[in-house]
Amino acid sequence: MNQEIAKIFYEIAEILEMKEVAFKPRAYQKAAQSIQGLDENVKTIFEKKGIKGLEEISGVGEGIAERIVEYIKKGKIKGYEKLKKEMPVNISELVSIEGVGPKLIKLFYEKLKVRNINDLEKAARHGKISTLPRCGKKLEQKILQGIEFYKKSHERFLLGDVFELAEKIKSRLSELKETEKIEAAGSFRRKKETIGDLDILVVSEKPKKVMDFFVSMPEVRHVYGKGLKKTMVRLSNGLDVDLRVVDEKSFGSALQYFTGNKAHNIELRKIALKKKYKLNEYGLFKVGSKKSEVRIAGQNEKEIYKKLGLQFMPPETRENTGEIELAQKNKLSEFIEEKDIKGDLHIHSHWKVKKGLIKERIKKAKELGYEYLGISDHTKFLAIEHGLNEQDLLKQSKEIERFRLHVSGFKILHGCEANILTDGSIDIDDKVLSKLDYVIAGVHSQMKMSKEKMTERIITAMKNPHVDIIAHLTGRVIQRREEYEIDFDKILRVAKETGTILEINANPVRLDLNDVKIRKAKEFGVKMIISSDAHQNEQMDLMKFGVWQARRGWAEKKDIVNTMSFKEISGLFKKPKKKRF
Ligand code: DGT
Ligand code: CA
Ligand code: CA
Repeated sequence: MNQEIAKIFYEIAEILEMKEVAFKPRAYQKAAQSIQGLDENVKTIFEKKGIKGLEEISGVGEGIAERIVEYIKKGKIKGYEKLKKEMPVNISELVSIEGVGPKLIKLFYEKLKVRNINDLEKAARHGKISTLPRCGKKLEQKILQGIEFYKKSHERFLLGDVFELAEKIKSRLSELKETEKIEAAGSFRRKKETIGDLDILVVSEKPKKVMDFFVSMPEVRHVYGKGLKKTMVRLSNGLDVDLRVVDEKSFGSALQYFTGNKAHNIELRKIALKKKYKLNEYGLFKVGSKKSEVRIAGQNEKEIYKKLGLQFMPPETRENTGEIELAQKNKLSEFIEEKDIKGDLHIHSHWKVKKGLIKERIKKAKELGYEYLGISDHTKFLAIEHGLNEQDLLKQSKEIERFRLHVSGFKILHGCEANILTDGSIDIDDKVLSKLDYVIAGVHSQMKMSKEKMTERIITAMKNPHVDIIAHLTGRVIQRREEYEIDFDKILRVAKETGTILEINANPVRLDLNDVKIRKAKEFGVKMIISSDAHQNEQMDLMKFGVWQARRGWAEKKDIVNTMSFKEISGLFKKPKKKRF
């Protein structure tokens, strides 16, 4: 509920800003920010402490608290609905075009009736934008470029953005008594970082019931086509979903086929042909003389790989990038699994502004079955994140020491996520760094640097004997910020030499390192760590996205240091960096 309310408040702020209302936009924005960052659901707060509890949230005054209560009780906010009527434009969509802000949106709506990106594109293409006051040809061009970029990056969905929805749809369908088997295939099953569309397979004797239910789901906005074997819909968030009902005896082969990817399938079919078999979505068949066909596999996916003389390949690896050759030679390793993860070392507790969160993080870590947790708040250079300075870190160490006395059967490490400054130095004194259990360092500023300079900057940080881990190496934010250019080979060599660990940031908007880089790091013998980088408790659940990415990069348990026991990993950090691996 917090995210929904935050989104509405952000939008109210933007509409009010368009209307040039004073002060209020900022108030809504601030409230949205703190609600977004809350660990507890506002509904729970309200149930426990009433409206007074809501007013305790930073940036939430009486008026805004009332709006929240309204939303909790009625699922909508009247004032917001009214604002939307006056200004019926898709603001959150329009503001994501670079160069377009609330004032321009208002102008475009009033003068050109622009309500969404499509309208805006038309207006710009017809040269209407440049006829408006203070809007030249330059702006018009910039807007067209912005739209181009927006479209390119919005054709696909982040796995992290659709994961829960997909699971929800799957579980609803699987609860139908008419559904015998269900599985999601395609890029979703391969755990690709972005998903073009979702492909679901079902086995059922009563396909009509399943399809009727499917198109009646509340999220379905448009039905492209509905049949007994295949139905295609678009959901209200824009995601397309294909649902196929297949025969029980073909379920394994359909799953194999629709999992893909296409190149992997083509290779597999070639192998089948060599063996005088035929492979398609209905099964694996032996082709006899006179073209007679005998099914030799189909119900079970594993059986298909086996009959083709191949080791089973996890869906994450099926990209035809060498996995088939290795499987033929029986040389495919076992890849890391979620259950191998024993702890998370990149965890923020916002200690400077809120003291109680370490305890909550520990509780959550225990729920996740971890053996240890590392607290690693931002450091002083990052003022917007309330970074800790040297003194704060030392004080925090003492507090963590106290926690250790009170928490049994669980280990806590104390680190920080320090900043790599432009010259490669770290924003915290070496003396203090040496007192921490471990140090993560990352680039958080000045990202526009030449490839050489950025590489040097990171290498200098890796050579610091106190820096154990480099966070989110390339700085990318998927579909929003390109990675900065670095000489990755050079960085890998230095990481290996210095014993520096590279992070696989599990946040689905980052997934940094990506799959290709993970595979290369492994080839170089560089060790990695998978981290949630959680700023809220619920983000600690993101670890799985990092594990999947690691599997896509063929990482094994031994490549990832947070599969180690507490004893091993704390022992590791105590050794000088160069002697670790
Ligand atoms: P996406 O949706 O763009 O993220 O990627 P996929 O891999 O889910 O692709 P999609 O939805 O077009 O098709 C699902 C799977 O079906 C794909 O991974 C492999 C299989 N497939 C689709 N078209 C063909 C084809 O023409 N030949 C073969 N062999 N397989 C295909
Ligand atoms: Ca797909
Ligand atoms: Ca598809």
